[in-house]
Amino acid sequence: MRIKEVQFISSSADIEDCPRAPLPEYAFIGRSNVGKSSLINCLTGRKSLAKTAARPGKTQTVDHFLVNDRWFLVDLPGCGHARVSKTRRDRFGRLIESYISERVQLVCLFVLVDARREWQKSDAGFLRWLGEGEIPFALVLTKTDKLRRGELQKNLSHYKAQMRHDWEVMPKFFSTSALKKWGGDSILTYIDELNQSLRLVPQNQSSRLANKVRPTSCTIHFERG
Ligand SMILES: Nc1nc2c(ncn2[C@@H]2O[C@H](COP(=O)(O)OP(=O)(O)OP(=O)(O)O)[C@@H](O)[C@H]2O)c(=O)[nH]1
Ligand SMILES: [Mg+2]
Repeated sequence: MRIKEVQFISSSADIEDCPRAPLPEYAFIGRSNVGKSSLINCLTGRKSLAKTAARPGKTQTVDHFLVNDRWFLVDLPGCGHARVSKTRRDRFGRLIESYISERVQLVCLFVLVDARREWQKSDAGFLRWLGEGEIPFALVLTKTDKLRRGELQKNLSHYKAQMRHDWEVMPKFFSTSALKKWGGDSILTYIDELNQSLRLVPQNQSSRLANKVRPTSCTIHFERG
């Protein structure tokens, strides 16, 4: 898929302030500094569309970027970094949680993990929580340029082995480097497939996501076809 046009739409400090447009959304989540904003820049081919920084805690709002006038890339604040104050972590935590659990437009949550990091109990717990909420997700390893090929394969196998404890079916895995522009095409192809598979359904029809919709939210729901 080619990204012809991308536009920054809004930065929301509250879920209620997110765009009302009933368009599919693809959001990026992970620890502060894992490379969420950099990956969004890599996918869109724009150097500084999403603001990045070497220090954790740069993205503090839910940021919407409209792509080809048809769907959104969503940059989320980082979660759980020791160098971010506890008050801010709590605030971001609430914002992220409400975005994930209330945003019916969310089609797939890309969960970013630094490819160099050990798999942690909290990672497994977070994915279980997504599973319980029936939130579709995919895993993205970031900063793979910092690893040798063999190390990356070893870490990938380790993550998959850990995931098998909880999951019968493996989610999609993507290996990326925003620095080297690796792996972005596969993510865009996947988003394209998901966009193609979406069907608009009326509000009163059952949809996997419909039961999470608040009455004030948009009038159209999405269903994976
Ligand atoms: N080597 C390397 N560095 C990267 C890569 N992606 C991001 N970085 C660097 O990692 C740092 C953090 O990147 P961001 O994209 O701001 O991370 P973030 O997850 O959005 O961080 P918060 O907004 O604080 O949650 C920056 O210094 C980036 O240049 C990558 O693929 N390879
Ligand atoms: Mg960021």
